[in-house]
Amino acid sequence: MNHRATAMALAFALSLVAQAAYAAGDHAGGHDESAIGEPGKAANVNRTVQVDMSDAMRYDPSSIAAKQGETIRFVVKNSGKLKHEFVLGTAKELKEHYEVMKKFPEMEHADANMVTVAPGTTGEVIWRFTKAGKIDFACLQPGHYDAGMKGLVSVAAGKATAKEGDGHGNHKH
Ligand SMILES: [Cu+2]
Repeated sequence: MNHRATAMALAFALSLVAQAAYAAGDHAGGHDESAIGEPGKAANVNRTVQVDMSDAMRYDPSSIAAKQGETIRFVVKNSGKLKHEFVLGTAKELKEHYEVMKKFPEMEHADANMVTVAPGTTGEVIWRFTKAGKIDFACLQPGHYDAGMKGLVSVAAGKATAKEGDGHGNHKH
């Protein structure tokens, strides 16, 4: 094999790798948000749910019930000393995203379905659940997802009535 043929074979192999990486999911926001709902509007918030994140790699609560059509404001508190985050997604999407985060731990990411929260501070995600089913949330900081830092939003089929409750009707322990 001559030199030129080798170089071309290498270029071809690299282009395959690039295509595979692209197909595996674009970290910069190319994911399909419609599978889990859509970004919510502050004016349409039906309910506020407080979520606590700790260095025990747990969310409290880790199980949240929602209704189809409901817009929830997640107020996410980091009571640990490490950086944590709250990312809504399908289990598949979260897993893929987590693998990328493990390779590039310093990668900053921001999207409507997630919030990264510095120790001792509080962040917020406003999300509208348009489809019934189970939607995962997880912390994609390296090691955290593996340690079990994940939870579930169970969205019941039906229609949420607007402005239900007083906004404090969430689980408080
Ligand atoms: Cu975490």
